Amino acid sequence: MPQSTTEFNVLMLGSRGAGKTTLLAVMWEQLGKAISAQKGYFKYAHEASMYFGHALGELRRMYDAPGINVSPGISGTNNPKNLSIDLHTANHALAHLRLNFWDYPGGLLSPEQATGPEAAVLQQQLANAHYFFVVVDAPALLEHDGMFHAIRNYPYPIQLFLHDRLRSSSHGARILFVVTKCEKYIREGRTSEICDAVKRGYDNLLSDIAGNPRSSADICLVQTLGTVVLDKLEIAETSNGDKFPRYYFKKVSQNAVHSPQNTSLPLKLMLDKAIHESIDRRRASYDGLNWLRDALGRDDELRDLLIHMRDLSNRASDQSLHLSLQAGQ
Ligand SMILES: Nc1nc2c(ncn2[C@@H]2O[C@H](COP(=O)(O)OP(=O)(O)OP(=O)(O)O)[C@@H](O)[C@H]2O)c(=O)[nH]1
Ligand SMILES: [Mg+2]
Repeated sequence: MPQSTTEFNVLMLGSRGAGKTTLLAVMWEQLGKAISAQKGYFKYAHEASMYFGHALGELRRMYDAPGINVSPGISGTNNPKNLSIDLHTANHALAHLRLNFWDYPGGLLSPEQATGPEAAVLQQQLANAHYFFVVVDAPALLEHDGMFHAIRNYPYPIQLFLHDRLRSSSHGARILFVVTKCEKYIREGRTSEICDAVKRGYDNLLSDIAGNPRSSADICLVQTLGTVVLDKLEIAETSNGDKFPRYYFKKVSQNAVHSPQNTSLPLKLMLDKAIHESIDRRRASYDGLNWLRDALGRDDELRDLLIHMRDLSNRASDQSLHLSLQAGQ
């Protein structure tokens, strides 16, 4: 039985409407459904089940509109949410791992929110996170030569948030760029164009990551709806003449249903790190007695679960939609 539960904190960064909450709800649902009960299971804290359950309902409702129209989806997150999920294996009463996902609303990343209690919380999370998801809105990155990338994806604030951590922390930072709303581009076979655009669009952050060998960077492309594609992105203007993007989406057919693709890939990449870290931390606390742990097979179930999840994810995902930029030591 594990002596204690390893806490693993994940910070979700990205602008308003980038798709953080959608990604969280969908990726857990997909892997949770696939995992074999003999190998292990996820246990959601009450707030997480409530939050994900509602988000999934709102996503399904998007398909209720007539014809190929799409109804409005998730209404947006107003307050930061800490969503905990425990990872259990079959024969252990205590969870091996508690994953704390910090879903930070994109609306709070604006300059007006630079002070106050929420900003203090963000700073604390930036220091305490073991893993970072940077959620990237693909249309802002690609349409009109990426003219809305800076105002929609916040690459400069995000780089500065992580700069200290990457420059001064001996642990560095593990960063996964998850590109959302890519249904249209994947159908058009534009995967490598997206990866190149991410590399260009976040070159400042990537050079900070490259300066810290303990840090890692990966890119993965997901389709959290699967059957809703970008129709067009219009350049609109405010009364002050500021340009902003207006998105139009459509279903791929009248009878389309919610069909997420590749969402187990980011979860696998993150769980790989989390499970390794859990095993390392537990073994570090046993010091010279790890031969006994090995003899008793204390870490076997967790390793077995990791292999099982890797296998599920590899079968369900398209590996060409993952690019590792730096592995991290
Ligand atoms: N087609 C498509 N739509 C997506 C995708 N991801 C998110 N969306 C849509 O984008 C809308 C906003 O997504 P959210 O998950 O609420 O965005 P968020 O990043 O949590 O936004 P805040 O909570 O405001 O920070 C939802 O209504 C989704 O339907 C995707 O991969 N493909
Ligand atoms: Mg949200």
